[in-house]
Amino acid sequence: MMQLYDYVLSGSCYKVRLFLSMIGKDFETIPVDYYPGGEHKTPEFLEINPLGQIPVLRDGDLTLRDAQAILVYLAGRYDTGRTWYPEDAETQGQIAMWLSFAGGEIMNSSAARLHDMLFYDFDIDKVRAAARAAFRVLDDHLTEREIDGADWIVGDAPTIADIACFPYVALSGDGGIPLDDYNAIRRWIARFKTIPGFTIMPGIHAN
Ligand SMILES: N[C@@H](CCC(=O)N[C@@H](CS)C(=O)NCC(=O)O)C(=O)O
Repeated sequence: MMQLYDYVLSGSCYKVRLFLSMIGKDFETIPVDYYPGGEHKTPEFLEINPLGQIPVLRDGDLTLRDAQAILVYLAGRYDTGRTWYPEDAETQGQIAMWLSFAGGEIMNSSAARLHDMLFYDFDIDKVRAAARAAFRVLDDHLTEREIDGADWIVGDAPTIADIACFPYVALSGDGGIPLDDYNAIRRWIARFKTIPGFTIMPGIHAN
């Protein structure tokens, strides 16, 4: 069975848990003692991912790191309806753009959370400002989508772009970044929670 190297408080691991739940795919978790154990930096774990990061997925002979890469693989391999990662090049390009945003700019919200929850030594003002700038970009995009009658980041149905962006936007309160100024984001979060298979994690409630 597929195995996910996982930490329950990790929003990046949650991206994978969420998607597997939404596509109804069974998996095993291999808990990684991220905090306080720092297991992701041990020589044993660095053999699995030399970057010393979670999540990592194992599926048969395949080992994949990076939540966004894992979502692309899972959607391509297991979403028989091809709605989560449609096959046309234009849609795939748009999804890749937002996957990169999820693994890049939005991760400033993760940094703020690591600072506030796990005492990481980040410049909190800087990472919060960068997260807010990213949220403004997403909120403006979602507002434009709503004006066009669309509910999701790309296309007419939820895609892996929504999955990848959701966790660290929805968890932003943990890093001291309220979402009051982002009306379209708050509406998108509410819609996201209605997707069949939606699961929670600490800090993210069902409604
Ligand atoms: N690019 C990776 C980054 C994942 C990531 O930052 N994971 C955190 C836990 S949520 C981690 O392992 N951090 C340890 C480190 O970066 O040294 C992804 O998007 O999956």
